[in-house]
Amino acid sequence: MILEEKLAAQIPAWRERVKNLLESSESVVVDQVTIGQVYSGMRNIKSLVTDISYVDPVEGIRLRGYTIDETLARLPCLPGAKMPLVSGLFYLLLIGEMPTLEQAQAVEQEWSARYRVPEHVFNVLRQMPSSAPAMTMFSQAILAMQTDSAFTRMYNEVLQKEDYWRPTLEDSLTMTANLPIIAAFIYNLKHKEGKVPVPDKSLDWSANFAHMMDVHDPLYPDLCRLYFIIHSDHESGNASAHATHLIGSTLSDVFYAVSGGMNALAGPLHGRANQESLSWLLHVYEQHGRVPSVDELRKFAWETLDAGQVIPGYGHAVLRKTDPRFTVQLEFGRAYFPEDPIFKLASMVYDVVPDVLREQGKAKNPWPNVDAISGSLQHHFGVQDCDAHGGCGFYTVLFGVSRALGVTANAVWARALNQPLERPKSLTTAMLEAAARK
Ligand code: HAX
Repeated sequence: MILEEKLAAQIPAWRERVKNLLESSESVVVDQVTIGQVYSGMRNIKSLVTDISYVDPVEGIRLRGYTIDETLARLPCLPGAKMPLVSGLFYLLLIGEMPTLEQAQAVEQEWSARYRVPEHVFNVLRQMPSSAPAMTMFSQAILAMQTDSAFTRMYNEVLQKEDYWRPTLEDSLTMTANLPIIAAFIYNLKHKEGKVPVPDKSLDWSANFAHMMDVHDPLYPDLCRLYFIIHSDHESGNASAHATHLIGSTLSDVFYAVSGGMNALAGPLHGRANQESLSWLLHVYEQHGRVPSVDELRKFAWETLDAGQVIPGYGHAVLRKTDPRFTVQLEFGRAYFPEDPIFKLASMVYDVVPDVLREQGKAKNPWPNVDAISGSLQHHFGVQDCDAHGGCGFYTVLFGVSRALGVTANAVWARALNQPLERPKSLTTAMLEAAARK
């Protein structure tokens, strides 16, 4: 298998590199922790390591050293496609090199050879109440797939520590191959007759998802490629990545770990912001029966803040500028459907909300993040987020399909480098008060 061979070729050198660093510099200080940081969600404490991506507060994410624009420009594309293959992105995240088209297609084949969701996973989803949030179903389905984990099976037999990464890679490929099928099935249960989607192996992973969603607009596979690439990884400290890593550090397999990570992604301050963002846009649109004027939009934004709510899709714990993942989506909408009213509204919000947030003076970052606009693009293609029970959270499932690529790539490397059980230390308030008096 191409990924296993490439990883096997580079893992020994990485192990040596980390060993040398630890031997020569184990006690070098990289950061100091203040009482403020202890009480503010460990914000910005440098205590994790990944070589897969890095978020610069101003520039945004770099995936294996490439900015979002560079990633999209350099990953291989199928002839005639506007956006690159997601398999190429997975190769880049795992291997650290820009793949050729042939290499990306080899990953596509690894995926399509693994298209098989066990029947009990569909049954688990069928048994859930129709009001179940889509993310509850998604996390549940990933957990139900755990029964097939190669890592846990091999660990129970006999597995050397130096080989932990191999079945982790196998599980990661099995999982990521099948997540589009699971996502499309959840959508069918929520919005259609609940049929089991039938993958088409002649299509790439993203176009196959578009096919299983029954969206026939020829542009939708390209939006899927864009969406699944840009949501994949955002270094290790974000809640879904960190939760996945924490769970995986106990030697739980990636099904346990990613299912847990998805529960973190489901929160309104994280991945659910894309659903909330679209609801916010639809709310303002419906209130006015049209795209509102700038003044009307500003008033609506203030009403949200005055009600003690956040404006979804704006602000970030690390970023201090417009998220480049927002910008590429804005460019996509401007290029292909600038007149779509909800997309137009999402772009107008970009002109209005940063000033409102600055005027309010609370948010450290008044600029949009990835979630401010992604829903308006899905909405254009008729992909819904709501069901009879209200917001069902399907857009966050789409985020989850993509985020699984980043967190599983990290999980393979965490096993390869034998990253240990994660166990930070807690203090009592009295201890911090004593530290403050010193
Ligand atoms: N609207 C209103 N108030 C906001 C705000 C927003 N969009 N963003 C931040 N603030 C407020 C915070 O609630 C906080 O208020 P309090 O002091 O009353 O608690 C204050 O500004 C300072 O917050 P911050 O330091 O700027 O931001 P944090 O690092 O604490 O939080 C968040 C970052 C992303 C959670 C925050 O900006 C937010 O809630 N944004 C809206 C939800 C959202 O878009 N989430 C998705 C983020 C990207 C992501 O993970 N996607 O999955």
